[in-house]
Amino acid sequence: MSRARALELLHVELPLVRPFRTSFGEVTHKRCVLVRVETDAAEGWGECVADERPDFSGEFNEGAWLAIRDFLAPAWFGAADASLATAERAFEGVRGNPMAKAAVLDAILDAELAASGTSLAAWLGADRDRVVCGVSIGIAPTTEALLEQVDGYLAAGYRRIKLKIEPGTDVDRVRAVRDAHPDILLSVDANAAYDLADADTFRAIDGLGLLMIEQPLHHEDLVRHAELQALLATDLCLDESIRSVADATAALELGACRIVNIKQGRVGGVPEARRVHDACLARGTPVWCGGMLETGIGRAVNLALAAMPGFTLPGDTSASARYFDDDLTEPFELAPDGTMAVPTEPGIGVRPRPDRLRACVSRRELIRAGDKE
Ligand code: SMG
Ligand code: MG
Repeated sequence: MSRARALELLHVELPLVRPFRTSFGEVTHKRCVLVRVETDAAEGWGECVADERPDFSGEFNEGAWLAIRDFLAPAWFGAADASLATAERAFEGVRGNPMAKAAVLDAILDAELAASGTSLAAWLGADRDRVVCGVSIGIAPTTEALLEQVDGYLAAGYRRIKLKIEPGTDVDRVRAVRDAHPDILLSVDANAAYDLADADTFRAIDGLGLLMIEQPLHHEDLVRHAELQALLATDLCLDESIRSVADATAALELGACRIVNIKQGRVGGVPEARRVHDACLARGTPVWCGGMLETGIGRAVNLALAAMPGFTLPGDTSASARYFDDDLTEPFELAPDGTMAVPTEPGIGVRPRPDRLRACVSRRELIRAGDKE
């Protein structure tokens, strides 16, 4: 059993190729926390999917930094060994903070798998070496601009288009895209911007042959989601509402959705994501891999997850070029058939490029075992 030696926090910033607007705001840069762990056997990397502001979830970069520095790192250093299983148990003493936990657990898992020469995809029981990719399109300034973006992404090969919507920028936009592309896999994501009084909006969208409607209502409101699902033929999918396998089970038992978006960061890391996957697969519920505009570090994890047997729908696993001119890692590229290769090297299979780290890191803090116990 290996021992924990050090954990390093790095804050990185990369400009996005185009601003990304959702119902809760616009981002122009990817700013996130990376975690690098060292054991006496190997090094591992994890990416925290929190953003600058607590809008998608209650977590945010500065909070995640402190949660990791002051609680998770000491818990890991104080545990009997450096393993993933031991760390997961040690982190049970810290309530909430799933994105912070995920970053550390994923880095620990990467180190563990790197030491044993196993790829993350193999460890997860992935059954394919390429995954079918979709793209999530932010709220565009105009319908024309949206249609142009859709055309561009379809020409690049993306096999499912997801449109961000918000009240007032919804039915007409979705109908325009559907009219232009009658046969594509098309979905919408409201990021919890509506309430049940908006049911007519969803009834209007219901006839457009969507693959799903993602997170229409408040993130804590499973009961209202179940009421809305009962009114619609289109499947609802939950994202923000699902923070654990317990949430996923509750949502499915209540009929609050028929599809689950799995984001490993939102549920506290790869091990819990696997449990959500397994629970959904056992019930025959389709899942797909969500995205949080990750750099190549988080993207590698998403691709491995998306290659598991229950991930039957194209996810928000897009190519590096959809986000960045120059990713932190070697770029992930979309093949013309709309698929991307799953990393095969040990662990997550990628590392940040040293030159890109030098250019993108704005702050770092190294904590050694023994510093804080
Ligand atoms: O990674 O391509 C991506 C973004 C996918 O739409 C996406 N993510 O609610 O699913 C979602 C959003 C959350 C991120 S908004 C900053
Ligand atoms: Mg979403």
